[in-house]
Amino acid sequence: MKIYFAGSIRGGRSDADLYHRLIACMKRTDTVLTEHVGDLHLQESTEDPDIYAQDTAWLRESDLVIAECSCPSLGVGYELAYAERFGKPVHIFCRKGIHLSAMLTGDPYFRIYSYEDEAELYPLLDQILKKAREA
Ligand code: 6IA
Repeated sequence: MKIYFAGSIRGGRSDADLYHRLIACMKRTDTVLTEHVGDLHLQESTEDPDIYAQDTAWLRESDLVIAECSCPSLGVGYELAYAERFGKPVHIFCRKGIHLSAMLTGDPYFRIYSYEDEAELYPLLDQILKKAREA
């Protein structure tokens, strides 16, 4: 499957290492279209219109979207609404204690998982990907 992984870039890179580990886990079985989101040495090298064109094309091409939303990001919020518009299944991870936007928690389209410990995410990811493969 082609997975679109969304995580904060200009919203802040405090969780970049977590994104890196989640992407590595998904890559064992599937294709992650947005591997750069977990790049620990990300450098701005592409023009914004090209980033937008590429990312929206990948969203339309993807089988599902996984987002880590603990670090708030306007770009990720936009991507999630875009994915909904194109009927892509969207799974959102968020650490317990973070008050996620009502625009996500109030939208029944999104499947939201709050977690305490990162270790909870890996079996959860396996389960989500297995179900998506069977769908
Ligand atoms: O508003 P944000 O920058 O936090 O938005 C992050 C989200 O938008 C991510 O899920 C990405 O899919 C997308 N995005 C934002 N900036 C880039 C980008 N930046 N390249 C690709 N996708 C992006 C510049 C190039 C990079 C190598 C630094």
